[in-house]
Order: sequence, then structure tokens, then C-alpha cells
Amino acid sequence: MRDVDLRVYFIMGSVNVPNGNPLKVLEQALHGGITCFQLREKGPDALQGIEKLAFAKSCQQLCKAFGVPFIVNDDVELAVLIDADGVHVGQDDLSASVVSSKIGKGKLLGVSVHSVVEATIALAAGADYIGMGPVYQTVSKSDAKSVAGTSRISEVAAIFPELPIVGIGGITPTNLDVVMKSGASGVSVISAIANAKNPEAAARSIVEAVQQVGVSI
Ligand code: 3NM
Repeated sequence: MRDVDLRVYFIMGSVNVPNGNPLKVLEQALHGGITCFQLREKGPDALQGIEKLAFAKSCQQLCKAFGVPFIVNDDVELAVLIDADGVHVGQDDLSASVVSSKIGKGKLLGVSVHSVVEATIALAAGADYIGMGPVYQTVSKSDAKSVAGTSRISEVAAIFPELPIVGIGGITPTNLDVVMKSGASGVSVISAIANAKNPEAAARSIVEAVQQVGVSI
């Protein structure tokens, strides 16, 4: 299991910033102190082909400049092509074990899970961390499952104490303490940063809230 700093894990695609400049938002989030970034270019209006490739490379360059891992959601070919730091897959995407063999050792593998059984399978497939949600109601994922709270996170954390977990779904600076206290290593957010008037300040307030729970950044 490779080590990754998941404490403030920002996820974004161009569709999450419809009226602004997503690269600017990412840059501001990096200035604000995010510790990990995932490019999640999904949905009917998502960039495709060469535009997606160019956008991914720009995001990757920004992350590199800040020493923050750059992870690609689902698109293993893209991740391999541009030598991303890792890939994140859901249960409906390519199986984690297939992804693991495609990206090779040394790259990060993240898997979204919703139960102890799925966590067990993800771990066996070589997952470096798992995402669990939606903890709260989310507006950013149209096919999100029903709100799960934090009980499953506690359950998985108790069984696999070494497996890093990130909570996801509707997380903000004011509701993340219970997520961290349930055993998560960090929080993943889209809208709390992407929809903020000031993404840098928004990222910083998440960093500070995580610190207050007792995890130093
Ligand atoms: N996955 P926001 S919820 C990408 O439950 C994603 O697995 C989820 O966005 C899951 O921070 C979600 O705006 C969207 O709620 C998170």
C-alpha cells in the first residue's frame, strides 16, 4: 500500500466549474493547501478526446508544481498515457484488479466502496485507499447512492485499520469532524471548493477544519 496524503482531497472536472475557469479553481485550491487532486471528467458535457487530454495535462502540471498527487478518475488509458500518479475507480468502472495490473506498481489505486465486502475486494486488488460515501446529500453526483452517514466508515476502519479511507459526499468545513472521527484519513470534496466564490479560502478552511480534529497538515 503506497502512502498518500488524503487529508484534503479535491475532485473536479470542467463540468464542476461551468461559469468559471477550472484551471484557475484548481490553482487556487492548491494555494489553499489541498493534499491530493482527482480529475473527474464525467457527464454529458465532459470534455472528450484531445480537449480532455490537454485539460488533464494542464491539471497535472499544476499539481506537479505544488507536489500534489494527480489522480485520474476511471480513464486508465489517459492515466497511463500522461503518467498520472494514480487512478480512481468506482464499482461500475473497470475492476480494480484489472486497473491495478494496467497502471502497474508505483501508481496509486483508489476504489469507491460502500461496504466491508467491497472494501475487502478492493484491498485484495491492491487498493492504496478507498472512498466511502455519500456521507451526506450531494449535488455533484447524479447517480449517487442514498446517504450513508459515517457508520460504514467506522465499520471498515475497525476491520482494516491500515487501509486509508476518504469520506465523500456533501462534506464541508462544518460537517467534516464526524467523518474524520469515524476513522477517515481525509475528506474528498467537489462543490465545497469548486462552487466557492473563493476556492483558495474554501480549501484553506477545510485544511483548518481537518487540523482542528487533530490531524496536522
Ligand atoms: N462520489 P460533493 S459522492 C464523486 O458517494 C462522488 O461515492 C460519491 O461531491 C460517492 O463534495 C460524489 O460536491 C460527489 O458532494 C461529491
